[in-house]
Amino acid sequence: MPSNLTQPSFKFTLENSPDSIKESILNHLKYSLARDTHTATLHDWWWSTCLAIQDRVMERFISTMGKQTASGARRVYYLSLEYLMGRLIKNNLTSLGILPNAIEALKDLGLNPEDVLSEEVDMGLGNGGLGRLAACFMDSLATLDYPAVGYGIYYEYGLFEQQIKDGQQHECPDNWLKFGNPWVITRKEHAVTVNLYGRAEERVDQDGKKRYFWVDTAKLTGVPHDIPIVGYGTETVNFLRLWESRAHAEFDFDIFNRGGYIDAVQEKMRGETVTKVLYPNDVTETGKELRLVQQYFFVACSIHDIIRRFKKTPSWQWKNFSKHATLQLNDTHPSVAVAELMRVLVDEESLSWDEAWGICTEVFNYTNHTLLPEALEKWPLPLFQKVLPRHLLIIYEINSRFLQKVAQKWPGDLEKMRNLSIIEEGAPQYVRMAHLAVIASRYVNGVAALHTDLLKRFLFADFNALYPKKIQNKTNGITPRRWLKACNPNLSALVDETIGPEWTTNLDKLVGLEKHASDKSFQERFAKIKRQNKEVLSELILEKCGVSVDPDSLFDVQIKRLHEYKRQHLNLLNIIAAYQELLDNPGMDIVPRVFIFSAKAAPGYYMAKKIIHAINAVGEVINRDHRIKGKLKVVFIPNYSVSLAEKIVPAAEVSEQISTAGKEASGTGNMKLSLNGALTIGTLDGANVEIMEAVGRENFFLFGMTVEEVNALWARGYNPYDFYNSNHAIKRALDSLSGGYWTSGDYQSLQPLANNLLQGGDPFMVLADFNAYRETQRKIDAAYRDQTKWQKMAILNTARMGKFSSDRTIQEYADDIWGIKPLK
Ligand code: 26W
Repeated sequence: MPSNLTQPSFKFTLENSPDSIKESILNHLKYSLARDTHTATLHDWWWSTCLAIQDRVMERFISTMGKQTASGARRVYYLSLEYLMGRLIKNNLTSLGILPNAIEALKDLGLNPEDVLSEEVDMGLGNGGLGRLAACFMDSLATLDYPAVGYGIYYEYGLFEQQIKDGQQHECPDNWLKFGNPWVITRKEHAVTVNLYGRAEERVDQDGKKRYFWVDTAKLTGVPHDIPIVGYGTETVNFLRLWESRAHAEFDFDIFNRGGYIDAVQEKMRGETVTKVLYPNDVTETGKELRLVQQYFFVACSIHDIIRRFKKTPSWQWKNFSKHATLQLNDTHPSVAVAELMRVLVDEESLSWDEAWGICTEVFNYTNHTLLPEALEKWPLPLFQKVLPRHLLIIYEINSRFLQKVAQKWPGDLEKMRNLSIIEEGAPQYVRMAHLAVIASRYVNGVAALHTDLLKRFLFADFNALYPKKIQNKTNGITPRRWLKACNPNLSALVDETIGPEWTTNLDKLVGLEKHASDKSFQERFAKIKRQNKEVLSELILEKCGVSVDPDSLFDVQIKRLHEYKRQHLNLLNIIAAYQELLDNPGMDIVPRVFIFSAKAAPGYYMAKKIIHAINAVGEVINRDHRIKGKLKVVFIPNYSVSLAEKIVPAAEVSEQISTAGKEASGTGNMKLSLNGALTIGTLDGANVEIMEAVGRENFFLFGMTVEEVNALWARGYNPYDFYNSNHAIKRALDSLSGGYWTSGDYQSLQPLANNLLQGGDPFMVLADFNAYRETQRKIDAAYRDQTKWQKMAILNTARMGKFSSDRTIQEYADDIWGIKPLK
């Protein structure tokens, strides 16, 4: 745990008083932006403020790098294709411990601090859970003083901007770098040349040894951009190194001289397209060539960079490489790194295969984030052959040596060989990246206890039998700096006042709130803060959705990517049933409720987009139906993002975590919402299981089938019509969807959703869990009426979320997988 929990002690030159921050801002406005205070725009003030903060960050960054290099300590290298960072300005001010001073400085300059802080565009270089987890992990690694580097891609365009027109999602490019980025340090001097395509040539070298040469390749240049990661309450500043692709030759004059001007320019442009845009799919892999090129590009740059740094260490020797570095594969997306390190060690460094493999199996570790078959990456062999011919040969070699081990354990069992092989037979054959990652990694981990158990029993059952100690659990976590301290300052202040500030870096301390859970005045203050946050969100909803909501009603929130397994459509069916019931008895006394949705669908995901359309269409009708006197409101807030989540989470009272059991690996939104005093309605899925364990069954609204019950029903043969025909509420709700009720008679548009739940087989068993869900929603209605009880439950949720800090998660990775120590 970081040494000083109060104000970090700095022996840096730059002062942090409001006046010195003010002075820094004014200096940058003048000398960095050539602006005077009269003509300066809000963007100019924001940029100058960022530069003033960056000055203070750089001092620590330099000292941290000095310390880490001098210590020769092992570093963890986190390889991820996604980092969903959000905005950095408030986070950096909070972690430097100078937010109050900076706010005072901005006020002194006659500015509204909130406006300056929200001038920053989100760094949206990720799709959802996996990308945000990487961001939370980077914050905890720095705060816990662990030497770490996050490697990734510097996409020019992040996750698309979502616009809702006529209730439907439209995607717009996220040109986040349009005005540049004040936080980035470009390190041209560390640019890397990357090879692609070409062919692998076998030759026998002078001492008769068979060697491979990768020839006739296309070349790209990788330019690194560094983003500082500021630790909280400590002096450590680690960094993200994100690679951008450039054409290798500025301008291929040969082509030009041959009069191929356009070709020359096209060649240049081709180079730049590789890191142009983030793939917006967060579950279904596309198998697109550019995606594989992106994966190999950043992996090749990162492996080169790691080895360059290693070779700078005094008297370096390959056998000590694993003492210098440990690599974490954030899902299979960077797993080609295994073949790349083997290629470099064998082809370029002339190590023997066994030496090289020995190193690989010491340094690699792999985290699996999903069980969904469609999300498991497998590359058609011809495509892999085309893009990475040498790596394919290496994978063949890895596979044949591995299958020998399989044959030893299960002699003559071809089925086992077929199941475990990296190469999936068939036409075409496929390269199964998860198999490569498991075989090469020292440790494999799932992201929640239930998920890891399912990995061991199903997806990787044979691997688990072969390597009984390899698969372990690391339940996800979230950083309390962004997800409580910064996004809910009023609640943080109340907690500081009640139990002291230590919780910010030691979240288990929150348990100290338990004894205040039934205290009337504490309850009132806790509830008042939630009410204030609901008012702020109500204004945002009016501005973004044009819907006025009553902050006195119950705020029920489902915020995450749109996916059928997350069952936003189960939430919607219940809303329709509640509305239809209300129409039957307008006088019915229900707790007024606002159902808040926010979610992006992968552009090519038809059913997900249908669900978005349905939510908006239903909301449209319900929100203007005066017969129900505003008792129900449905809002879909467009363009879900990290910074939008920071506004919704503090205002939430009910957290919807309703995925089909066995489908959500962990979830992390569930942790953020509970930490901020929302009560969860959820299934026994992912980390919900551990959240319920922590907060207590009595403080959690559990419903629905368990994994076993889901599998049993599936095995018995699940027929959604059984539920449709036996449950009037379901029938009526579904018929309204297929009958055009919500779309002024055009029954075409939402019928596909109804069909999906009936003749489509309802793959995520929405109808099977509907009744239990409906009944549990009634329990929530009843519970909310007793605010003394509700506030107690809410306070106990906050108090018992200590386990779900990403500091705890990272500590476990460091102790059980990486074997790294904090560099105090
Ligand atoms: C190949 C396309 C693709 C892209 C991203 C497939 C799969 C992914 C990610 C693994 C999806 C993802 O974000 N998974 C989420 O990871 C979170 C962090 O561990 C978990 O909390 C969520 O349960 C899981 O859905």
